[in-house]
Amino acid sequence: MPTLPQNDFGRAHASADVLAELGESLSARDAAISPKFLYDALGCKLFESICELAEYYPTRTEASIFARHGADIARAIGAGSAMLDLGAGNCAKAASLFSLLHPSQYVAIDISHDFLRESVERLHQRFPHIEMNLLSQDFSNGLALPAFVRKERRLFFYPGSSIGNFTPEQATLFLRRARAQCDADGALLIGIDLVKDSAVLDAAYDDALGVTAAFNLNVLRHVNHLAGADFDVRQWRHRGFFNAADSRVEMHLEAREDLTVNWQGGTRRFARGQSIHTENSYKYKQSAAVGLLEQAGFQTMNVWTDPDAWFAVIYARA
Ligand code: AVI
Repeated sequence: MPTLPQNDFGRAHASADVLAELGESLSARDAAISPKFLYDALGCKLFESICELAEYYPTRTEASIFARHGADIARAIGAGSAMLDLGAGNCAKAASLFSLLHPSQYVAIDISHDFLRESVERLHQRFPHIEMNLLSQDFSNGLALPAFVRKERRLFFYPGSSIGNFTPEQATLFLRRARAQCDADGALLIGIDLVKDSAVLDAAYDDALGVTAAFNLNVLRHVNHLAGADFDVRQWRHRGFFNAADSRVEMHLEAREDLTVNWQGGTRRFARGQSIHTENSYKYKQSAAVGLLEQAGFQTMNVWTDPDAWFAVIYARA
């Protein structure tokens, strides 16, 4: 196994910060759990399964854009970037572009340490000529890049419309921070999900097999682990639907009965039907997606979409 530089930011310890964050959001008037807690080791595997579902169109639609426009995308970017994969997961999306983009360095960044480590080690065996590093950190509140990350020709790679899991304000701030980590030759390659028929969106986030339900419910097991909570998964029901007014899909967990939940340092009663908000997934019009990147200071954009305009891949220069 190759030895890879790493840190421990993402290990699943119940740090005081994590406990405080969970306690605060569970006690809020509108109870919530941050979507970043969806991704423990099992959550990552469930998300991988979601990506294979017929209903979950984003993964295959984005892949079809890369397959169809790969040569154009590679021409726009050029070879030899330092590719920083934000939310790398199993690293499969970046790996599928290596033969087009020929990065000189690959840095996989994600919150789930063990899953990321296994992914990068596997990848390094397939591509031993590419320098690879992993960085396990929660980058949702800013990105700390150590000295081993090259400064020249940084290419932030942010596929899968993960940007949609931020509010537009948070997304602008996040992208602005990424841009601030680029020299003049830096850039961003991002996938953004576009607004479409609400029936398509509803099905994508509430699939027939119940994989998304399991993914959502699993956050309760993770919170039990992190915060010593006593959530009983069987007492909760998954909800996933498009909120057209706010242009976002929302995921919630709804109490099936009156119940009480305890965690380290807190307790709360939930009445039947009351819910915990676990995720937003914003959907953008193409013009709004470009506007978001401009707001963050990016310029000179190339946009590629699928024939139905369900998803956009955008290359934006710093
Ligand atoms: C990771 N993220 C872009 C996914 C999404 O579509 O918002 C997470 C997800 N939630 C439910 N299904 C997939």
